[in-house]
Amino acid sequence: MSRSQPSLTLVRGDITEQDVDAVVNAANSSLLGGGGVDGAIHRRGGPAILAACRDLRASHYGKGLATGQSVATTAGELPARHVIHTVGPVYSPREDRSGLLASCYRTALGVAREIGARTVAFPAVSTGIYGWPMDDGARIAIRTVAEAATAEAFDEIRFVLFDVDAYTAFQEALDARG
Ligand code: AR6
Repeated sequence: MSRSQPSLTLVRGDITEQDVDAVVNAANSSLLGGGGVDGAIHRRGGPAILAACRDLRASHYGKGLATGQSVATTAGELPARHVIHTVGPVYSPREDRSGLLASCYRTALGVAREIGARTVAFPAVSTGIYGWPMDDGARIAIRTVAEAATAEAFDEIRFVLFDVDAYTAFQEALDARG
């Protein structure tokens, strides 16, 4: 019998608008902001998020956050309660970095579990500025979350997809798992 899972849901939209316990940010190692999801989260969440990130850099994360790792901060003025920052790998056609991309989803869920976040919203990590092909990024996301998220720890894992191509890729990856 298969292990009981939380519901895996897909929505088209903006991750900053999600009313969940934690939203995941597609950050970079500096933790000090950027474009894409990262820019939107800092813009909508206000200065409290950057202040918390600066505190992390001044304490445990002096060299920044390594690729594939995750850490939580306040969500500032976002509807969510926490932001979990994760650092996706830059896509490379020459080197297989898919283990690092899977690690983003796995470590973000680990952090969510530690802080008691039962509903978690993910963007399609690495598929924007970091150039990961959407179909492959969607398969890795769905597979990793389906394997790592248990119903005992989570109620809902939501993937928030910005455009129709991303939504379709995630829908196909979810359907392929049956
Ligand atoms: N809500 C949901 N999805 C979004 C949003 C949004 N508001 N905005 C963009 N996306 P990206 P990455 C989609 O570039 O590839 C930053 O500068 C977007 O269409 O945000 O991991 C960081 O600081 C794409 O499918 O993240 C890093 O330097 C997906 O979210 C770097 O970009 C991820 O795109 C990280 O690049």
